[in-house]
Amino acid sequence: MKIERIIFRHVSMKLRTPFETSFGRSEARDCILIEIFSDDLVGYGECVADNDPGYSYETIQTAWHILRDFLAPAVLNHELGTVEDLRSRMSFVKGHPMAKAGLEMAVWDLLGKRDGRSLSEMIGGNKERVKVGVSVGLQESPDALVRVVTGYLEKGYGRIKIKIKPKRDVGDARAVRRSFPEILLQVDANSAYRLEDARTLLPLDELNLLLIEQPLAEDDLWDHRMLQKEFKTPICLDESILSARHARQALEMSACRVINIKAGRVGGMSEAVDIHNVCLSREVPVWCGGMLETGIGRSSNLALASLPGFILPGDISATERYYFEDITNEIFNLNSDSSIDVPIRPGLGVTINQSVLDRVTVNSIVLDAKKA
Ligand code: OSB
Ligand code: MG
Repeated sequence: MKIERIIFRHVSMKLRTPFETSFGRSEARDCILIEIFSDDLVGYGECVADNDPGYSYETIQTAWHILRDFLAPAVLNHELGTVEDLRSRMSFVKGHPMAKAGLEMAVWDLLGKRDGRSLSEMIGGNKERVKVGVSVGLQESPDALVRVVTGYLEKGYGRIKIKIKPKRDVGDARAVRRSFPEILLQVDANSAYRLEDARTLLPLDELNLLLIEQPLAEDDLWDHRMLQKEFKTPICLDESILSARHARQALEMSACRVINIKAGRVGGMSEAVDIHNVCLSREVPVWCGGMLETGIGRSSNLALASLPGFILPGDISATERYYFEDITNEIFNLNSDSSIDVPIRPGLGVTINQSVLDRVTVNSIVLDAKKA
């Protein structure tokens, strides 16, 4: 398919409630929406880079630069028949996985629409609905946290993840565990600790947690290995795993026992599937992480989580957990068994609500093949 036009939009969506992690607090979620055009079809992609380099070094501005000045010129006016064609065209760019992943998502959507196949079908998914949980940000106090968690449990979420940071870790987790002795519970530190101070987390080992996510820095694979030795609870890596090669190395050195997979973090859906395969062949459980996506990215996450190795509930919540209104016409709802349906229509299987999209767009650029 010859790529005739690409549009990038910086989108800013107000969150229903602010989301706070060890690296900061946001009232709104910004992302780049990508549209690629070929043969009367449009493919949509979401680049999950945020305004601040708190989760990773990428930001909306760095991704915008890489997409506009390097990735778009590499594909505009060129034939793309497969995702592999795109990957080889993008491979001259080092790093910037979120920028690449956003463009790759748009190409998956376009090719799925061309072939009449859903993304889940294209990557080999085998589930119609996937188990999900909710990721709860830091709250004012342990009591406030318990109230927020109670609200999500009442809505039907069967797994809770709480964000932790130094001094807001064991106390918060204990408060939730005391109130709800039986729920599936896990914690996420977003790399807020160093090996030297991570021993303060040892009491978490008594709380029957599913996992402890990314306690140490993203480039600290070896120290995660040292820490895992001291915990019975599995350590799960998020920020540290940027490729299938990292996943293999992390498992070979026992740096973790679970991996959180996000297509945006690892450079795209193809690499995400490869990581899944590495883990599946070693019987290592994986789950689908989230980046507060719009309906575009949420659909892609549901397709990813439909692969057979995704046996732990994903951070893929219902639309209403994040936004008052979404840029897709399709709204994702929670089923009574704490699952969400995997989209079945071609590509991502979602359509755009143009009036909402126009309202949330703060900047856009149209690139045409003839001018490229
Ligand atoms: O570490 O998993 C994370 C959101 C933004 C950046 C990093 C993370 C998160 C979440 C939210 O935990 C998960 C979701 O989309 O519900
Ligand atoms: Mg995480």
